[in-house]
Amino acid sequence: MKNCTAVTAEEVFRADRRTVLKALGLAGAYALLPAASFAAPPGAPLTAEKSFTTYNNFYEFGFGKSDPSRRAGAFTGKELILRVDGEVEQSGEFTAEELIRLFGMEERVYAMRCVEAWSMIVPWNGFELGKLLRHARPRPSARFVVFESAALPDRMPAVRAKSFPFPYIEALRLDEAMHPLTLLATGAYGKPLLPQNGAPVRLVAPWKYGFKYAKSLVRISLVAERPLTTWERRASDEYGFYANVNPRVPHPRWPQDTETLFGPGGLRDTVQRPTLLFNGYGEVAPLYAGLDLSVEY
Ligand SMILES: Nc1nc2c(c(=O)[nH]1)N[C@H]1C(S)=C(S)[C@@H](COP(=O)(O)O)O[C@H]1N2
Ligand SMILES: [Mo]
Repeated sequence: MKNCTAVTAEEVFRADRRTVLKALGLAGAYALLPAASFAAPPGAPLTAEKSFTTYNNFYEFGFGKSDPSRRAGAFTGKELILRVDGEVEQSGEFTAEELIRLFGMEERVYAMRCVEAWSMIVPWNGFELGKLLRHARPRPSARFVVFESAALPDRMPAVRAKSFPFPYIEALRLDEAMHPLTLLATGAYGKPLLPQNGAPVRLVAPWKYGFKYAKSLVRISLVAERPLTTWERRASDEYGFYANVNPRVPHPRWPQDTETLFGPGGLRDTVQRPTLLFNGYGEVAPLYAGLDLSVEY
């Protein structure tokens, strides 16, 4: 959990922020990440970058794993602006570049567990979501954070075909969103996110199933009431609001006690391993004290 660009961000704050970062640019910010700085969590090497960028779930581009990388073509994500609003004192609109300028960029190597029982070890680049939320200053009425993905009919074939209830909506409780593990990712493997991985900015909450990690965000809204998320609406018996990784809560279509981990050698290089409660991030357990995790799944 090394903060690769903290120094840079601070220097930039101290200098004339505008001029320096204009010169630096987004590519510059990534160039400043030290090479080969990715420390894998114990016992698991990083998943091949190629697997991460070609085996995807991004239903806006189709339901097949290769649809997002094959069909993202006209969508770069660069055009998107993230709006932060709702129960906050200071709403705002940000490009990815502005977010990095304001909140810095660090690298976090996290395990990502999809509810379909596969997993990857990914070196994310981004910043703690809490930094952005504190900047927006939540009102006392704010209890949940809603994440809305882009839904662009002219760029996203499945949005055009209305084959799923878009826009894709996800949400966290405010305290989950403020947890230091929760990131807004702007990159991975030391590069800006590719369209198929949710450019320019996506959510990452490593103790939850991957479907919570809403991609290509256009809006983060703080609200008082728990919203109905896309997957709950679709099949609430299969996908709960919390979606905490839990080997003891079975899913009707996939075993949740083990998973197929994609290794460094490509999609055929896999190992089976046991799935851990909270995907191994046990430090989040206090967030759920008093909740029956088999009911609130
Ligand atoms: N907007 C949007 N976000 C999404 C999805 C999606 O279909 N649309 N799929 C989710 C699922 S099920 C998973 S497992 C992860 C996959 O992220 P990756 O393709 O970058 O590995 O993205 C999540 N975020
Ligand atoms: Mo998933």
